[in-house]
Amino acid sequence: MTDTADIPLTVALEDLRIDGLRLIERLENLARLGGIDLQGRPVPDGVVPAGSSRLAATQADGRGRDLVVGWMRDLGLQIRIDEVGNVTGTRPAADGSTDHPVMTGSHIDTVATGGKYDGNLGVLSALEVIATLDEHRIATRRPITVGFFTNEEGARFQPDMMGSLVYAGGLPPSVARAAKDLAGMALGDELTAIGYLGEAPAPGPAPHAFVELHIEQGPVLERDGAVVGAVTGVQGISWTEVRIAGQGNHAGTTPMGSRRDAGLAAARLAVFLDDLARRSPSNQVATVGQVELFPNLVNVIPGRARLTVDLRNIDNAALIAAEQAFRAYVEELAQTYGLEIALANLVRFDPVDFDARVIGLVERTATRLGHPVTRIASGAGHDAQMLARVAPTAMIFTTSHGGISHDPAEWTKPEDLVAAADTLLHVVLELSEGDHLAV
Ligand code: HGY
Ligand code: MN
Ligand code: MN
Repeated sequence: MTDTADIPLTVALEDLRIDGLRLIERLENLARLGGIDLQGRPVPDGVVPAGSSRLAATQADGRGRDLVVGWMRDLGLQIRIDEVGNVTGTRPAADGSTDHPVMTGSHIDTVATGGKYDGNLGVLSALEVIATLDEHRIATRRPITVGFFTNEEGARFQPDMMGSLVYAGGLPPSVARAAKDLAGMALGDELTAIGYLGEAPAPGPAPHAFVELHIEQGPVLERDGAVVGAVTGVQGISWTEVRIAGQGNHAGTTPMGSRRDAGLAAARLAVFLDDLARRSPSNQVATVGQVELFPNLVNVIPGRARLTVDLRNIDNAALIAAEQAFRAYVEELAQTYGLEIALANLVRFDPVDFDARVIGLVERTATRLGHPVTRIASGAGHDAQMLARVAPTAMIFTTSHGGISHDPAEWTKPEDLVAAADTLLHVVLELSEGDHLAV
């Protein structure tokens, strides 16, 4: 009696679809690792989380990695772990070759208040592509590699998109491994502690093409009634750490005119940057995400302050102008309040344009599958912006309800998750079989 599992499910290629229930079930299973509630607090085992906290190279990240690598092994993929912990799994081509694969993937590390879909959707949808091809016994002309990159978020170690930047040859692996978090822990040691300091060399093998599926993390697709976004590129990113030194003093006895208040300067800088972005004629955004005051006590004028500045713009000249205005105002604050202010650049990436041929393929594929699609530039940084340095690259977006992300309230309609994963399946298939990138 032939086991039904041995009978390939035969459907016409254009009717291939991923297993949506399995995708959503796996997203939920992964979310449980480092699971948090809507307030960002850890949830006990067995309680369905709202989101996840799996900061790069923490134990929770390690558990997430173990789960996904297990799924890769179940698919028989050839696993490769490199010297900064990037993990890829390759499905050989029909002729057994594994060179110049079509590559797809994203990240599974999260910010401390992460949602279920940021990064995870792209990685688990990539696994769905492989599983669907296997179930239908479809061999492809080109190999297919799926993977996840280390420390995409940059919330614990900077820069963000660190693993993919190393993979693409933009940062020496040794520099990445030496990056320290605020507690002085080095990435390399932390990867060793979770068993993911691999031996495969970086930079990694350049793929034939790279496509990343990701939630938009903004309000545009939902507002415009689109299900899929054909992503045209990524805006420029500038992160700076600001350390302000003044004079701690008594809150009651120190006259206002003789204060060197580091906390006041931090607050004025945050207001200045918000005004700068709102006044800008371009789509400038500015965020002060971290503020630490010392000694942070009710009756002590802060003698020291540490804050971070995140400036982004799709227009590099406008981003440079914003950075110059930011630095000029820091000088003014130092003079006005008699402060020492030190700036340290954490991240600076120029805007990136994706490959027109791949963007067009995403757009045509979504349309062919019947999903409303629109072209969109990415406000968030992504691993794809690094892979674009070494291969024709684009991204597929799907909706973020209310535009919420980097928060446990992040949510996407299940039907949109599945529609986007189906789009990824067919884009990868087309790239694996066709000559879309023939010049
Ligand atoms: O900061 C970003 O845009 C990305 O989430 N790392
Ligand atoms: Mn992401
Ligand atoms: Mn993110």
